[in-house]
Amino acid sequence: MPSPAGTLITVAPTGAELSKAGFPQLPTTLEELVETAVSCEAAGASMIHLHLRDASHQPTLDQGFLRAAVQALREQTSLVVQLSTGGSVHDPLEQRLTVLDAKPDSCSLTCGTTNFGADVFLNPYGFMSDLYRQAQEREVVPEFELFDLGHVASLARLLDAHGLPYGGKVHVDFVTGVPGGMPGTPAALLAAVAMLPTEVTSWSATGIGRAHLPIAAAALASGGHLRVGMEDNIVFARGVPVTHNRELVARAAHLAEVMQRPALSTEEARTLLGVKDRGHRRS
Ligand code: KMH
Ligand code: ZN
Repeated sequence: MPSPAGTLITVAPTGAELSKAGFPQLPTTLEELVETAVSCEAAGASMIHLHLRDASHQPTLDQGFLRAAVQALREQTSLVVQLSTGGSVHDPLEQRLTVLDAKPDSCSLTCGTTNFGADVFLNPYGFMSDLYRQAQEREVVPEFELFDLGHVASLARLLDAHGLPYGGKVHVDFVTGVPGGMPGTPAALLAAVAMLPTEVTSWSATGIGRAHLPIAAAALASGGHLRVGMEDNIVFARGVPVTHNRELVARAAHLAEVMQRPALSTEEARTLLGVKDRGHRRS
């Protein structure tokens, strides 16, 4: 895979694990999500990975919340809108499939079950397969989330069985440093990159918690793209909490600039990922 000239920066602003009460700066309302998205786009993000929260700030896969967020972000940003199909560890598989009904540009698709702290993040092969085929039919581009080396092998199995995604591009994101998944070390990341099937056209990486910066640096140095955001990391520097997702995006964009791989525009990101044009704000 040739080293890319620019860097796709994905912001994952919320996730399903942190509580609003414990971390009030977490964007959970639609208004906060839109403000975050606009601000992160200006700072260099070109894709947003979204988990929705309900009126009580609890994780939800309710179609009303999903559709409202997709529509608002399309109207007010030109970001590629990716909905999480991982949800929270408590969401049933059947309901996770319904995320596609909200017609996002992209959806996450985790390539295997993983221990997730004290919980289990369930992704049996049959579920992966159903989600993948439904994403193909609905012309939604999956981002394959790889938490472990075994997930790379399962991705290869999926591609062998069902062919390429809508758009013909294969983008993966390594989620490293989850307690139960691959460690958030450059050595583990590069071992996984070396195993990627040849169909993969781009990859990004994120490190949970203190793995955040080493993984970002290793990814940039190795031809990878970046995912940052409060879903993955709430500490900006030792003793300094993240107060807004824009801080993480701006630092990632600065690192990418220094590495001579500046942040991609949203149009460049759309081309990289092969997403369908569903109408979005033109910047
Ligand atoms: N919240 C995790 C259980 C995804 O978005 O697809 C799953 C997750 C992955 O965050
Ligand atoms: Zn997620």
